[in-house]
This record gives sequence, C-alpha cells and structure tokens, in this order.
Amino acid sequence: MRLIGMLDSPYVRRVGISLKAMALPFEHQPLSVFRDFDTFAAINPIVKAPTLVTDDGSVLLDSTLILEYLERLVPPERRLTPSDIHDHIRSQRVIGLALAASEKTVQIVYEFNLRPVEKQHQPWIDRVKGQLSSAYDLLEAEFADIGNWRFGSRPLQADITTAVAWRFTRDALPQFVSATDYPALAALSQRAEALCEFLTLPPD
Ligand SMILES: N[C@@H](CCC(=O)N[C@@H](CS)C(=O)NCC(=O)O)C(=O)O
Repeated sequence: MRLIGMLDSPYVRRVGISLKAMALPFEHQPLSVFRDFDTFAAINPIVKAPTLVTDDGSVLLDSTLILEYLERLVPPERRLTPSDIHDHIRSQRVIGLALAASEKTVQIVYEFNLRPVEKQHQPWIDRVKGQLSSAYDLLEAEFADIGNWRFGSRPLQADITTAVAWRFTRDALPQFVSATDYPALAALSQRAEALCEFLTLPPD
C-alpha cells in the first residue's frame, strides 16, 4: 500500500499512525497538495490528502473511508475501534469532534495563508474560531478523568485522531488553544506523542 500526502495534514498523519498501530506495511510518499500538484494529480486527479493506493491499485480518498477499509484487513485485536456498541458510539462522537477541530483549523489556516488580507472575512473567521473552541471544549470533557486511553489499555482511533488534531492546531494556531485551558488534551498529546507510532511519523 502507498500512503500519499504530507504529515503536516492531520488526516494523513492519523492514517499513517493507524497503519503503524495496526501493523500494516505501507510506503509513505510525502507529496504536497500545493507544491507537488501535478505529481499528485497523476496519482489522484482530485489532489486530496490523504490518498491511499491499495495493493490492487485502487485509489482511495478521505481518511475516514480509508480507515474503514484498513479496519477490515486486520483481526479484531488489531482494530482501532471498540467492539462494544456503546463504546463504539462514544468513539464515533469523539472522532467526529476531533475531525471537526481539524477541519476548522484547516479553514482558518487557509483563510490566513491562501486568501489575500483584503479578502479575509472577519465574521467567517469568528464563526470558525467559535466552532473550533466548541470542538475542543467538548473533547476536553471527553478526556477528563480517563486513565491513559479513552477506551482501555491501548490507544484506539479516538485517542489517535484527537491527539493528532490537538498537535496540528497547537502547531498551526498556537494562539488559539493552550495547554492551560485544555489540560486533559495536553496530557493525552504528551502520552500519544511519546509512542513509537507517533514518533516515527512527526508532522513535517
Ligand atoms: N475529509 C477529508 C479531508 C482531507 C483534506 O481536506 N485534506 C487537505 C489537506 S489537510 C487537502 O487535501 N487539501 C487540498 C484541497 O482540499 O484541495 C479527510 O478526512 O481525508
């Protein structure tokens, strides 16, 4: 399998870390959706990161759909979603919040970095900032008073995606989220970033 995309994307990073956590072999091709547009387009004309090229040559996109496919390749003990239905609902909610936090961060970064200053629209920025804060407030509540990981003894997708989202926002918009305001998320990030799967796939 080939994972295409740079690790500064939280979507690419969560797929890469998940591949490692599931012990699935893969090759990483860190193409940029901006700087390597043409090379990327030759693999996936939509130019979305992550893109996964499967062993049979299929080209998959969207991290959630890619992870759904990967979950089917491994036995239950290596899957990253809880088997209990109540835990599964909770896990889907946490992942949804973390994906929303990632998306809102990307929107703010694109607004600041891709749009000329005179075309930036403050009401839109304020709306997205509010959504970003709400997502992290709810995630903080989800991770308060847990043991090491949200659903037991090993990190699952909810832990991975939340830790990846937190690191992404902290790196991209340090002025928007602080460890003081979100101590449970900061502690989760510290635990997760010390894992081999995270250390070998740092944001680039
Ligand atoms: N929902 C998608 C979001 C992926 C996404 O937006 N990736 C960004 C990079 S962080 C991208 O491809 N940007 C280029 C573009 O949208 O044209 C997923 O989970 O994979």
